[in-house]
Amino acid sequence: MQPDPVVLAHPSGARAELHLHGAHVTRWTGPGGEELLFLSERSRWEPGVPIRGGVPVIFPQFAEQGPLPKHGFARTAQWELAATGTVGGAATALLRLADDPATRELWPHPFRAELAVVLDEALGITLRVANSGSEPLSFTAALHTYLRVADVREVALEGLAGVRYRDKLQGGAERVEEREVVTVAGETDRVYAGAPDRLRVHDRAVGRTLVLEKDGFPDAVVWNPWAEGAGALPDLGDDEYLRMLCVEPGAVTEPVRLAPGEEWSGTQRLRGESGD
Ligand code: TA6
Repeated sequence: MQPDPVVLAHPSGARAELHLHGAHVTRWTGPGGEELLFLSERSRWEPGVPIRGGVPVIFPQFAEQGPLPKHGFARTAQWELAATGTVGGAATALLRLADDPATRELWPHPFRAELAVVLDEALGITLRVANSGSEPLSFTAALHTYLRVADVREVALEGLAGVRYRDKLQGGAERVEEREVVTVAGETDRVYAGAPDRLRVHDRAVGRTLVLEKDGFPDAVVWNPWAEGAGALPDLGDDEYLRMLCVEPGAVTEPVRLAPGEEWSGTQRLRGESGD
């Protein structure tokens, strides 16, 4: 059963829900009540299993890029709620995770991680990682954001023209994005290296545009499993792939390296574009 979430509410009417399981933002509704994140009806809500949808926190390993469980352990770990409050009119929550015997067994590094969620008219999420040990460490990370769309076949993603990407469906072949407007008409799994810090997702079926801004995350991953891939995922309904598009700010092509005592942070900010 779905446990009670931490709820953030902003006077504009915007709301967000998050779970300590994975420091996972599962819902974000705009001032008009519109659902802006996809959350699968078949998500499993079980300990040790990632939530399907929302914003999974990927750390310290992106995908299968190393020996850890896919996408690392942060998305299935129980984070601690350090604070909730109001800062400059925004509703905020701060979650923390640190190494423990279970994480050290998988990944032998002392660390402190924080996820800060800031809700005003926009949704801001910052992941901070500090090396609290005495040896260097390196990791990859992402905010695996599932945007809710009315029909993924009608979505126009802008801002990636000219960016080099690795196509995971072509064995990791390197290509350059030639399209000014990226559309999705089949299974898609691409890592755009050094993507611009501002992308636009235009959901043409409902005439809504989201602006995605990132800072500290050099890359952007674009993923949709399409019908066949969805069929292979027990926690995704057969047609649900039509209502989602993952656009994920990440530090995935080059690991982040932290000397002892050093800290890194990456932020994403999602907001509706006014005028739509
Ligand atoms: O970020 C894209 C990706 O790595 C895809 O390859 C796909 O597997 C997706 O993440 C979802 O992974 P998950 O383990 O949540 O099913």
